[in-house]
Amino acid sequence: MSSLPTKYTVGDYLAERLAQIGIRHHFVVPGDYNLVLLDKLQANPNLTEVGCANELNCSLAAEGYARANGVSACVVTFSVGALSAFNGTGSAYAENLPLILISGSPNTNDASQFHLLHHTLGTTDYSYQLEMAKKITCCAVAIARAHEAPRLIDRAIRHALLARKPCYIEIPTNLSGAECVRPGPISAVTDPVTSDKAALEAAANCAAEYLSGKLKPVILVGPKLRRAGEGAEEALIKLAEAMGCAVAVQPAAKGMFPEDHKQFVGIFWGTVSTDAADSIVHWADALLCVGTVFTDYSTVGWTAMPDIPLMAAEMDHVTFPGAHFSRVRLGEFLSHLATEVKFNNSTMIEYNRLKPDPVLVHTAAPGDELTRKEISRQIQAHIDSKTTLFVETGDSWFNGVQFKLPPGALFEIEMAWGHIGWSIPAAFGYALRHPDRKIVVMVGDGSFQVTAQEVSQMVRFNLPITIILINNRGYTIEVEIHDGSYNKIKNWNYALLVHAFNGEDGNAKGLSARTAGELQDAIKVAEENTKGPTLIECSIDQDDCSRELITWGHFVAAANARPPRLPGV
Ligand code: TPU
Ligand code: MG
Repeated sequence: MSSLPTKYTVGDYLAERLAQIGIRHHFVVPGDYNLVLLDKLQANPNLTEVGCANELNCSLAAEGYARANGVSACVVTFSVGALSAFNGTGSAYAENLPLILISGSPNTNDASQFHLLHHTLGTTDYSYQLEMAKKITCCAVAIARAHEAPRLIDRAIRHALLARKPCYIEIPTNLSGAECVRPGPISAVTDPVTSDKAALEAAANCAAEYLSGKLKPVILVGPKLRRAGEGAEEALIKLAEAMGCAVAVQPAAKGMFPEDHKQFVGIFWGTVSTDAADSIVHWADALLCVGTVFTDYSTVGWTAMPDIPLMAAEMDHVTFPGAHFSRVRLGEFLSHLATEVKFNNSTMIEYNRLKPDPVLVHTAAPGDELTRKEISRQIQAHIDSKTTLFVETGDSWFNGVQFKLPPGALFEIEMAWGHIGWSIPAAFGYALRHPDRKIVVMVGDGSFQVTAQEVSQMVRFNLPITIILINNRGYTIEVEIHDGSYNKIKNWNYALLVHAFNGEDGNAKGLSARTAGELQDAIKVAEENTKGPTLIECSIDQDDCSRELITWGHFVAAANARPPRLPGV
C-alpha cells in the first residue's frame, strides 16, 4: 500500500475505489478528454490497463469481464467514445451486470464560456451525454467540482453493485488531476444489503404454505440467479433437493443448475426445449420462478409463457399469487425456504416417464463434408470441466443450448440484449479474468464481422481462446425470421485475417475446415496452441441450420407481425 498516493486527486480516488471493489483490469480507449485520468488509473499498482480497438468492443469486453469478475470498468472519451460504449452498457443493463462506464468530458470552464468543442454535437450544452446515460444505467453522475467526486463516485459504484446494473461517472478533463479528499472504508460502498427479517420470514412461510397446497411443483431457473450472487446458486440446489421436484432452466441460465443433477430436466424454451422440459413445465400446478426473464425470445414469441400464476423470486423481492415481499435477498430466501418445504417428487416421477431416450449421435467419416451436427458432436467431446462456452446470437444459440455441460463447465449467452458480435470482445474480457479456463466461442460469420478487431487483443495478451466460426454465408437467423437480400454478406478469408492480426509477433492460428477430418485436426491445433487464439472457420451449407432455429424463427416472426391493436379493442 506504500505506493498509494498520500495526496489524492479525483483520478487517484477513482482508481483506488476500482481496485478496492476487486477490479484488476480496466478497459480503455484513450482520447484527449480522458488522458490525465488514464495516467492516474495507470499509476495504481493494482490495476492493469487494457486497450481496446474501439469503444463498442471496449464496452463489450468490460461486459464479459463483469461476467467473470462480478464488476468491471470501461473508460472512454466524450461522445465519440461514450456513445459507442453505450451499446455494451445497454447489454450490461439488460444482462444485470455492474459495469462502471467512465467518460472524460470537456473542461469545466467551457460550458459557461459558450465554447464550441470537438467531439460534441456542435452546441454549447454539454449535458446531453449525462442525460442519455441516465436512461441506460442505474445511477449516472457528472462531477462538476473536485470536492464532490468522493461522494458521487462512491454513490454510483454502490448503486451499481447493489442493483447489479451499470453506472456512469463523468469526469471533466481538468478535474482528473485536481485534489480531493482520501477515501473512507470501502465497506461503506460494498457492504451488501441484507433481507428485512420480517419480510424474509413471511415470504418463506407464504411460499411453503402455497407449495404445500399444490400437487405438481416445478422450479424454473432464470439468468438472474447467478447475477444475484450471495450464495444463491448453492442455496437453489439445497432448496431443489429439499423439494425433490423437477428443475427446468431457461436458455440464458444454462449451467446455473448442474446439468448432471438428477433433478435437472432440461432447458425450458417452449417448443424448442431440450429433453422434456416443456412438457413438465406445462404439467406443473405451481411454478417457482427463480430469477427468470420472460421475453419474446425466451418464450418463443410468447407461445411458451406459462399459463399458471407464477411465484417469482427475484434478486431483492418475491411476488407470489396474492402477496408481495420487498427487501428479500434471493440467496437468503432460497436458503430459508429450503428449511420449510415438504418433499414432493411427483414432477420427477412424471418426468422420468416422459424423458426422451438419449439420441444416438452419428460420427462422420473424416472425408465427409462438414455439417452443423458434426461440429456440435466434436465440440461436445472438447468440452470439459474447465470449459467456458460463449454462444453468439444466431444458430449458435440453438446449437449451444443442446450441449451437455459436465460439472464445472460454464456457459455464457447474451440473450436479453442480443448484440451480434458480443461474443468476441466479451470472451476476450472474460479470459483476462479467468486465464485458467478453456474458452470456446461459437460465433456465426455475420456476428464475427461486427467485432472481429478484438481478436487482435486476444493475440496481444496471448490468450488461447478457441473461436469456432460457423460460416454459412450470411445471417441465417434473420432468414428464418424474415428473409431478404439484406441477409447476404460479403464472404471473408477468416483464417488469413487472423494471420494479419498476428503482425510480426503474434501466436494466433487461423484454420479452415470443410470436412469432419479437417475439423478434428484443427481442434488438435487449437488444443496445442497455448500462446494465442485459434480461429477455425467451419464451412457448412447455407441451409444447414437447426430445426429449433427454424421453429423459433417462425413464432418470433409471427409475434413481430401482430397487427396494431385498435384503441379499446
Ligand atoms: O447462425 P447465423 O448465420 O444466424 O449467425 P450470423 O452469421 O452471425 O448472423 C447473425 C445475423 C443477425 C442479425 C443481423 N442476428 N441478429 N441480427 C440483428 C442484429 C443487428 N445488429 C446488432 C448489433 N445485433 C443484432 N442482433
Ligand atoms: Mg451466418
